[in-house]
Amino acid sequence: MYAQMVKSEAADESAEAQAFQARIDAGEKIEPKDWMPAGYRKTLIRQIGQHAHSEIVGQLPEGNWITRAPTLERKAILLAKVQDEAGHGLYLYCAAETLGVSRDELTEMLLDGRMKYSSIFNYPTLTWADMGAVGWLVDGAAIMNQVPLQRTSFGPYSRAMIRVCKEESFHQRQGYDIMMKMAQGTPEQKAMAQNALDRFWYPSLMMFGPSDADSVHSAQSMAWKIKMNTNDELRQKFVDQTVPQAEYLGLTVPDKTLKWNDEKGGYDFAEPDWAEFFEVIKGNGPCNTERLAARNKAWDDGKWVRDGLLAHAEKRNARKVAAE
Ligand code: FAQ
Repeated sequence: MYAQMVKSEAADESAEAQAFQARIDAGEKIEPKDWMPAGYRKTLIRQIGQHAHSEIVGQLPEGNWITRAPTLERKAILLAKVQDEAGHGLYLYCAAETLGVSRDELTEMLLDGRMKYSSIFNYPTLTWADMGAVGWLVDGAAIMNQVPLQRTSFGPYSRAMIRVCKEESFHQRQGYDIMMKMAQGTPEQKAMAQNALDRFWYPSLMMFGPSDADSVHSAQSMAWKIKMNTNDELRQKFVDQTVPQAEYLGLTVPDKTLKWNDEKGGYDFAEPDWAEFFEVIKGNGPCNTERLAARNKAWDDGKWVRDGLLAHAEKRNARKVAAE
């Protein structure tokens, strides 16, 4: 299937396309004004756009807990983390804009369901321990995916990832710190931590995308070095990194089949429920409607600000032109 994909999408065998692929193969970065195949541009707009939307929608499950954080310190930390996610969304929209699509166009495609965002943010955050699980597992999975993306072939995306990854590692640690406090707390607190792990484990594994056999974009994206690893490779690395962390917390990964495999040097583990994953990305997850409603409301409520800023910019521009 991969071979077919690469062949059909890379059908452009022009000298330009061959020179482009040679640059990619040599590890060069592609910059916005460089020639690029239409498919490369389209794939980047899709992936960077989805990534940006994930950062923005991803603020909602944690934003819900800012007013409920148990101490002032935890509130300040969570607030800073959620603000970082907004910043990540903005760098990523800027990177996508260099490809010729505006942030407004991307936002409209999110709001009317034409563009996706990460499946994980369609799950609810029910308790404070979920803030620990999101930081530990969701940011942990995000870093696992984003560290290799620092080497992605498109310059603006690669540079955005370098900054984002620095902040994500703080996020992951703050989540693990919450989990440590909960896991070492009262039996009720430990049970909350276990419950959060039980609910977030499989949705976190889904963040890496469908299994390689069902991943429609991986082959071409890897040939173009937009993606540096397959979905299954990163999922395996995530499991191998996370299981010892769960053991250290004294928590149990909710997978009875989980077993170290000496031969492959990694864990054997149960796949997530892929039928559930495909339902979530079709819009039928537990919180899809709520998340999109919240983003649509924010967009509508912010219209007067956008209009005001545009009117101000137009007036300033007109004054500048008149003075010239
Ligand atoms: N959710 O052929 P593939 C974060 C779609 S950042 C929804 O394998 P691809 C930070 C995929 O789009 C999290 N849809 O696709 C944070 C495609 O559909 P399409 C976001 C998914 O692109 C933390 C179809 O399935 N990170 O969390 C998902 O080669 C805490 C077939 O899949 C990124 O976006 C999914 N999980 O590989 C924020 C990283 N998986 O478009 C706040 C960059 C797949 O044809 C709080 N993205 N699909 O309609 C990537 O690395 C890739 O896009 C993958 C998917 C690996 C996600």
